[in-house]
Amino acid sequence: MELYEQISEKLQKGKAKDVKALVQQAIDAGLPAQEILEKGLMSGMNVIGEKFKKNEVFVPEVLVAARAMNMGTVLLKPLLAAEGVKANGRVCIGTVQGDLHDIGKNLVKMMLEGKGLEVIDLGTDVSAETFVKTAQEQQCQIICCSALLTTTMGVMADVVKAAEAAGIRDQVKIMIGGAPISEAYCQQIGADAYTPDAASAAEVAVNFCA
Ligand code: B1M
Repeated sequence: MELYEQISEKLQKGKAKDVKALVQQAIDAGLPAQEILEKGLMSGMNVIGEKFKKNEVFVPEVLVAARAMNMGTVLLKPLLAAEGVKANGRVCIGTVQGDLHDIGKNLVKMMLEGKGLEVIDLGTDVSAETFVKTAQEQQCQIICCSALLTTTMGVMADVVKAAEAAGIRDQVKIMIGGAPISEAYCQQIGADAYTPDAASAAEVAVNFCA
């Protein structure tokens, strides 16, 4: 089996140590870091994303695959920087103020990274002002907000308003998601996209950044 295919397969199985060893093998063989990332790691993560969408794999499998991906990207990061490879886009993500649920948000983050986007993780309990300030200062193309509580989802509307007030609404896309969120809510508050799961969120984000 070709080396890239092996990396992809091991990543899908969450075999972090094997992924690390194979990525090192690819580096030692002189293969370009960007190719190792795209044809090995990202291709494996795409398969996991598709399976997750179809309920063929579940949260634990995604988490171990993401851990394996991280083991590989750690080795590639300095080489990518040296090769002058830029991320496909920059995104900030967080769970909204008052809300401490972060499992879904972390899955979205992993899928975004799996698509080659640079992700600034603001963690949980993030205020509308922090989302907007970060997007301004770090020049993010997208603000990603996650909420799991009906009592906190209103903060997403505040993010839209804060982006308008800061004069950056036309420069930044606002994506929202989480169990109580819906397409209707997205339209109601004037956000740019609602997606029901992490894999779809990553697909939409890539299109926004293209
Ligand atoms: Co909480 N909790 N919880 N909880 N908790 C829920 C959400 C709840 C539905 C349980 C229930 O009552 N049945 C309920 C909310 C009710 C409501 O608002 N209508 C609830 C409550 C009430 C609470 C507390 C208030 C309980 C209390 O203290 N009285 C409290 C609140 C604390 C706070 O946040 N301030 C609380 C606390 C907790 C724990 C700390 C114990 C723990 C969180 C641990 C953690 O996240 N580190 C917890 C958990 C685990 C849950 C449940 C059981 C599971 C949530 C989860 O992680 N799901 C949940 C019940 C349930 O959902 N069955 C519940 C898995 C995760 C992968 O799904 O986050 O939906 P999810 O992400 C999905 C999609 O929504 C989407 O992608 C993911 C899948 O691909 N997605 C996005 C998410 N963000 C996205 C962003 C996007 C796009 C897609 O674009 C940007």
